[in-house]
Amino acid sequence: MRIDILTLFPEMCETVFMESITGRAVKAGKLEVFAHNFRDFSDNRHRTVDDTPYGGGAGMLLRAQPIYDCFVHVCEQIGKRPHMIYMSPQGKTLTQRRVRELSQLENIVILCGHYEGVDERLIEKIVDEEVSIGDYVLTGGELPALVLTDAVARMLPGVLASEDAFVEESHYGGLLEYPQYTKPAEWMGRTVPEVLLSGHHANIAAWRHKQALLRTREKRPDLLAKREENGDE
Ligand code: 4GN
Repeated sequence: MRIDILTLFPEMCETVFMESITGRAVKAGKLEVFAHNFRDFSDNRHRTVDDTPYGGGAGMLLRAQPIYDCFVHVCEQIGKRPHMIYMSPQGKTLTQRRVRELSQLENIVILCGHYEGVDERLIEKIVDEEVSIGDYVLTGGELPALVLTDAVARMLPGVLASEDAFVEESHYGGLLEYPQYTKPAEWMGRTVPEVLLSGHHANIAAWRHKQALLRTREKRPDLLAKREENGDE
């Protein structure tokens, strides 16, 4: 999969993906991430990307032209019109289900806004989908774009160890993860639940499923309600 990020801060995006698991996915050729500075596409001498809003009001808006020309450049590079996402507090809140769907696409382009936002006509012309990572406002769309890219990257085949991918199934089945423990078996007077030391795989699986249910009821009862709506087991 290839992800292109349109941003005023390309270095911020590129360095993040050279690290950690996403970096591994890039090195393994499972993921390509390119960050493009749309300032490079500004049609004026001073390379400006923003201007004042018609009708007045505080702040500046991103002009349509540099972003559109940058988008066309990316389309030409990849030889088609890719799915275009604008990170925005006005978007639909990102879910694991949507992440999984997006991970099936061959290409995604993500636009990161700044200031008071973007000229509405640009959104009408090239944005397919507005996505929000939650109901709060940040100074720019870069962090949300990085969140989306990371979430999509870990769903790509072979990016996670297969064991992790299996654990993931239980999460996007709509339950929270069961509690986990590692060595030592006793720490500060606290022991590990007996069943986990038993080596009895069926009992362990049953215990974990029950813990996942209990924990979801305790911490996120809203998820249980949604699971019933979806007809999950
Ligand atoms: C997205 C963008 C939050 C989100 C953003 C989010 C940049 N903040 N919840 N900030 O996913 C107005 C125009 C704010 C750009 C935008």
